[in-house]
Amino acid sequence: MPDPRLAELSRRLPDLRLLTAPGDLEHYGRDWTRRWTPAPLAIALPASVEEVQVIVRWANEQQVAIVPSGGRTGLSGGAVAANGELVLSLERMDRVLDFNAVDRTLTVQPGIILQTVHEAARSHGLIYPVDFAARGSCSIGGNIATNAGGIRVIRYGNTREWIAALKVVTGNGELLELNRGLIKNSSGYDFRQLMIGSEGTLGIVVEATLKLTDPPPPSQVMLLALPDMDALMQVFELFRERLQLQAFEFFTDHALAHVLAHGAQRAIDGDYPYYVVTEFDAVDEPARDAALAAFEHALEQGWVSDGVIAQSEAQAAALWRLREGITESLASRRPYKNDVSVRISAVPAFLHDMQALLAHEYPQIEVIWFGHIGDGNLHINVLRPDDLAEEAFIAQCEHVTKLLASTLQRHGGSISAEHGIGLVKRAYLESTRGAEEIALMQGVRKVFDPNGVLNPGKLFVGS
Ligand code: 2HG
Ligand code: ZN
Repeated sequence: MPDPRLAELSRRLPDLRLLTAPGDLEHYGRDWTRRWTPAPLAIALPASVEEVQVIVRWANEQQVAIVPSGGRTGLSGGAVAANGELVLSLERMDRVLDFNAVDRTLTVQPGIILQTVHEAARSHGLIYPVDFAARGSCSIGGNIATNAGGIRVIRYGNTREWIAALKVVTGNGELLELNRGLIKNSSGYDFRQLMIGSEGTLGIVVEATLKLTDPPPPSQVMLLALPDMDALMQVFELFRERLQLQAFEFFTDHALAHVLAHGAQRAIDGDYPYYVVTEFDAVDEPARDAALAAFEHALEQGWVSDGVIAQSEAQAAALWRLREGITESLASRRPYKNDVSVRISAVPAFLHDMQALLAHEYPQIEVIWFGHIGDGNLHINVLRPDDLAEEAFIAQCEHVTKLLASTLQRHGGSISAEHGIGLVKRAYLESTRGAEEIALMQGVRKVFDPNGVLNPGKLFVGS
């Protein structure tokens, strides 16, 4: 006997693809967090903006919550459906709709995979510069929902910088056309920016116009081994001053051990506590000499213990794999993740406090750090020991997250740099945003989604 609410939806949209098989509910009901047991009502796969609107209106009438869904590579539970929600997957809306050479924009549907966007931009001699390891599976709609950052933020900024226009279906089912690709538009509130990073709680992105830019000049990739975090910050300052950085990423020996065990190639002999993968413009011989001189200076100062410069594209890719392969190499262990940020100037003092906190709170537990140190963004992955039950482990990690949140508060940081709040970090939102600000955020949510049908329970506790 089909659910009467679904029967009504099918009556309104006879051509809508609706899935209810247990395997589909499980597949579409979860993201990369793997912490919650998926339990959606059904999966809807609309093929048009109009279908999305009808689904949202139906959800209002039937009081069914909607979880908007892209590539589900999220790490904060933002796309988890564990409470009888309708998952609204945008994966069939995955086409490039337009390229405009004069405006240098690419208009796409939200379900398009980031890598396909990269390829489409390159086919026109341009790039879409937001990039990260999940590029092969994550969708643009999801990137917009979390204001995704990644490995090129130091050069290009976050997703927010690269959205020229959005079409969005609100919680009422209305279609909004936001900013229409304008570069200059001083005509009041910019709802486009409000939608970016709203984690599917204000509207469903049904179309996005992306800004494109020129490809970067030829670059070099360097791997550095370093003795400690202070040295790492010195090298960052030196390299940022002398080179045109495209990326500056770090990871620890623990992270390296996991990626190597997962099949990556060792590039530096010996064991060192910290590593950096950096990429910088290397337009000509003088630029390459400047990079070598910076490296040698760091070596003389004792900030760097060893290093290699990639001599080919294959070697550059192998060095990048050491950094980009970390999440995948840990995935089967289902780590507890923190994704925090502070201003770059606050990084040294924050690191000092955080290192002391983690050493004290996790004395017997393997903690893996890595991330976008050049953006003040650190990822902390905590691995559950075999002899600790899952619940006790999560309870311990949540206790430490509370302490971390107050450390962040002291340093003016954020409990989520780029993964979003979702379900995972909603209890800690107050460490980053004031109570008045959160109340205003909830008020804004009511304006765009009066009946609270869009992704309820995400971002805020209890709504
Ligand atoms: C990265 O920087 C991603 O590789 C994932 O943001 C971070 O797995 C993580 O904690
Ligand atoms: Zn990251």
